[in-house]
Amino acid sequence: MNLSDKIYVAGHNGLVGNSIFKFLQNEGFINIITKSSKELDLRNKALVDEFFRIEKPQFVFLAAAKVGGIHANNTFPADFYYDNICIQNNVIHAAYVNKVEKLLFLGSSCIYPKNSPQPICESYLLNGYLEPTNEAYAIAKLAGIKMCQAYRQQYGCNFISVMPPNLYGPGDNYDLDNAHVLPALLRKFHEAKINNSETVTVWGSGTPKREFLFVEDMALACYFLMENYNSNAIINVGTGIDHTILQLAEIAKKVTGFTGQIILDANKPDGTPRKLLMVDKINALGWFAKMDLETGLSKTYEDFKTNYEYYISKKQFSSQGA
Ligand code: GFB
Repeated sequence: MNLSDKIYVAGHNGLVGNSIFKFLQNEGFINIITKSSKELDLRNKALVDEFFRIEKPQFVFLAAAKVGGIHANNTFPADFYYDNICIQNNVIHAAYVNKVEKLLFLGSSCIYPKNSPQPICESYLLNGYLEPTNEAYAIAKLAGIKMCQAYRQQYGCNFISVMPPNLYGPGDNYDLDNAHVLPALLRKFHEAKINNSETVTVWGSGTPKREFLFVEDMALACYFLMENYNSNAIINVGTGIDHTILQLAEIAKKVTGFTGQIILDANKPDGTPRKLLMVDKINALGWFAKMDLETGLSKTYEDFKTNYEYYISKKQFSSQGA
């Protein structure tokens, strides 16, 4: 991409989209287009067609999606299915019609079978049953991957699909019903500390393992792949390291300075036991994650404290997390 190329970052108010947007700005790209969901509802085909016809972007980062944690996915499967299918159908098809040079589609580690061998290789796609708590979201994302591959095969479109693990960082969603585990725990520990509570409740058994990637590492990976990867094969992005939820809770407790007890709520679902991505392929191309979990969590916590009133006033789903 040249610095004057027209680049559309779809979902620039979400966790990943915002980080990609800021990264491109810092790199000196001067022709980045963004639209909030109020300005352009990506579920509406007519509006998306019109937008692409007028703007004619050359490159598209498709980071717009309905995303949420285990509870949100389990409670609103229809919304996760419908919104994501509509957004990606509209954007990917319009990118083809308007001759976009390259499009990057974001998937998620939850698209792999629930009982995949670990770490999860890209070739394990569609090798088994999905995790039920996020099946609707995963099916939508699988459709997006297959759509990119089909448009490459039939029309020669340079559309690529990238699979991140659980993402976190400044700009995350802290709505406790809908958030992913990491922002939820930061908020719970922080509020327990300021309210002098004795305990914090962590959902599930604490034994599931998750791989957490700092969003700025993810933004750099997206840019790197936009520049260096042109294939119909999906590609994983990650740290190669995972932690149990209890380990994560202990780190979040330390970072926030909470001194009370952690209680486990076994009535809440665990979800997938483990989803550690094999990242040999992207590492061989030259990209590596840089941020370790404790430093990333500290940075995220600083941002959360600084913008606390803003974050807790938002009752929402995040745009693309993973
Ligand atoms: O991050 P999370 O909501 O989503 O939950 P998934 C990860 C694990 O953390 C689960 C536990 O075992 C939860 O039970 N957990 C503990 C908590 N305490 C909490 C809490 O306070 N809030 C939350 N949310 N979890 C999502 C998928 O799966 O991951 C999405 O549903 C997407 O579709 C995303 O793939 C990356 O990692 O289980």
